[in-house]
Amino acid sequence: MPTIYLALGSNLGDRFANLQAAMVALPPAVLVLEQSPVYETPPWGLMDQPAFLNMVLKGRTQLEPLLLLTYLKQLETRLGREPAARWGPRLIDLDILFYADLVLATPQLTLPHPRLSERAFVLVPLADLAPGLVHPLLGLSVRNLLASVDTTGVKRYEPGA
Ligand code: A4P
Ligand code: MG
Repeated sequence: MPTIYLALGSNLGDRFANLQAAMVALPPAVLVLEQSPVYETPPWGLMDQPAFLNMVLKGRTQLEPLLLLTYLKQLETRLGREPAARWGPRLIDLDILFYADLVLATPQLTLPHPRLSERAFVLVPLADLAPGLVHPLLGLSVRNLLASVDTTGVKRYEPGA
């Protein structure tokens, strides 16, 4: 079964509970092998919105890439996400970072995720799980990609702390 990496994000409602609910709802379609710590991260893209909680999961799936995307979009809706502005606030966002070492560019799905190399909120938790993973298009490891982004304001989040 192909190995996948998913990015989870939430900046509305009970952010930690939203991440937990997504993780619990992923199996059996997606088997979760490892989870990163949760980080609180400053908003990227659209600045005037609440801080996010972000994390990354390593998993396996039998679903083909487009079916996995459909599954994740349905799960977002089931967890209460409503259509909203691009990059704006959301209860839950589930993005596919890597699907094995597949490179894909279709209108619905781009793999690896097109903006992952610019985003500390993805690279910090991803580096906890897979620092040596090499980006199939850029030829750089996650560790190297992380070294060139600004990680200011990204901090470990402990629920209830
Ligand atoms: N799509 C294409 N490739 C992929 C992929 N690899 N994984 C398409 C998932 N989706 C992919 O996504 C829009 C469309 O992208 C999907 O329907 C799918 O066909 P969406 O989740 O519906 O909308 P969106 O999330 O608003 O747009 P987008 O461009 O995915 O936004 P991002 O990149 O997810 O950014 N700041 C912090 N700190 N933490 C965050 O988590 N998230 C965003 C959203 C902005 N700022 C943030 C965070
Ligand atoms: Mg998204």
